[in-house]
Amino acid sequence: MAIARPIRVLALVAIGLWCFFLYQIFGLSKAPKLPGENEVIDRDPNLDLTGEPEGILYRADQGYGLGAEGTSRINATLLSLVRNEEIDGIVQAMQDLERTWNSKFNYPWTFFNDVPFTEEFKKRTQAETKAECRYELIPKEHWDIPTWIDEEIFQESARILQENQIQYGAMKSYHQMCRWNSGLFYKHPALEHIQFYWRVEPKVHFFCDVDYDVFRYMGDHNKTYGFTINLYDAPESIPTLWPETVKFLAAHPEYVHDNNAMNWLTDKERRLDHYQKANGYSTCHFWSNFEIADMSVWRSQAYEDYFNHLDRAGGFFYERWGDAPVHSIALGLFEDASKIHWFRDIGYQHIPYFNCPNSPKCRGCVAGRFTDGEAWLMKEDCRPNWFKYVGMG
Ligand SMILES: Nc1nc2c(ncn2[C@@H]2O[C@H](COP(=O)(O)OP(=O)(O)O)[C@@H](O)[C@H]2O)c(=O)[nH]1
Ligand SMILES: [Mg+2]
Repeated sequence: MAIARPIRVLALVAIGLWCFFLYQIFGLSKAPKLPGENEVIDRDPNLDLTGEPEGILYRADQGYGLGAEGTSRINATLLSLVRNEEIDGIVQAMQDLERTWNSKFNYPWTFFNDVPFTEEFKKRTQAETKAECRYELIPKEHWDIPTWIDEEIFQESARILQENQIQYGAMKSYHQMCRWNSGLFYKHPALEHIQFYWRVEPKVHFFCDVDYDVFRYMGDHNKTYGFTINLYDAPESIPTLWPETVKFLAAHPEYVHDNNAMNWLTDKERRLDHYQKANGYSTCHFWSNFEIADMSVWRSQAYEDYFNHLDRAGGFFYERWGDAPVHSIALGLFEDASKIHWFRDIGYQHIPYFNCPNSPKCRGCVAGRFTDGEAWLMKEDCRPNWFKYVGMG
């Protein structure tokens, strides 16, 4: 029996729609990426055999014993802002970092919290290291929402952020955390005499043995900021961050360094939509859950003035400015770009991104794999821009 033409057409359309539907669910977006396969970068440099950085390096047998025996240790600390409830996550991160690095160098850990640490927190964290652990309360005036922030405007802004699906947009403490990490942590009295820090978050992983003192490396090689991962931000979280920065620069052109990374900050080729939505900023930033840095950068007059300008503008609360773009913009403008170092040899993961080098010193990650999440996360990688405009130093 012949089937009427309209029915045949309908059946064909239905089959077509069904195929399209299946493709959307199981198609390219779910295809697992092979390590190093990355459409935004020709070849991931993490696939190249990676060794230690060049130059003089300090080794564990050169004065890193406990206490007074640690004559080579410099003024530095591992630093973690963390909640009591995150004890399991921070213990896991400590185990990774102690195993791969700190059990050899015995740098102290400094933990910060907006409420007092529990005895259990102190006991379990101290049990993970031979080094000293310090437990610090953040002063109220560093954590509290500034008086010039209007609660009603905050609530309305939080609603908009949520509508735009900005993660943690309506969570007040997240905004407080971002502000503290941007411009206040290094003002804590416990850090007054300390120069370098390595920031560690709960649940992060470290995969590779690091056999030299990274803090000394920074000082000896004239580096002030070290990163592992470079990412695009959600432009909806920072629509007026760049316009505020431009206003600040108009008042303070003297702060811009001759060897700045303005090209990296304002690239519009790779992701024009981000550049447009962020009103002139590429949104590319150092992913600041990992930082090995010299606090002198944040203690400079340029940064102090910049942070105060941003703080007054209100975007830590009315938008969701993160410490990552704030630190990154400041570094890109005010710092000598040659002082910023890619720690390609430190295997690192904060869900869902990795820095995993090809090195016999690494275990537990796949060299060249940028993410183990959905394939679309690949386009969040903006390391190629840093390499293009500044290099891999
Ligand atoms: N003490 C304390 N730490 C916080 C608070 N909010 C976030 N943190 C810490 O700040 C860091 C970033 O927070 P996290 O939840 O990991 O944010 P994400 O990495 O952006 O998803 C982590 O080290 C958290 O432990 C808070 O309200 N109190
Ligand atoms: Mg985190």
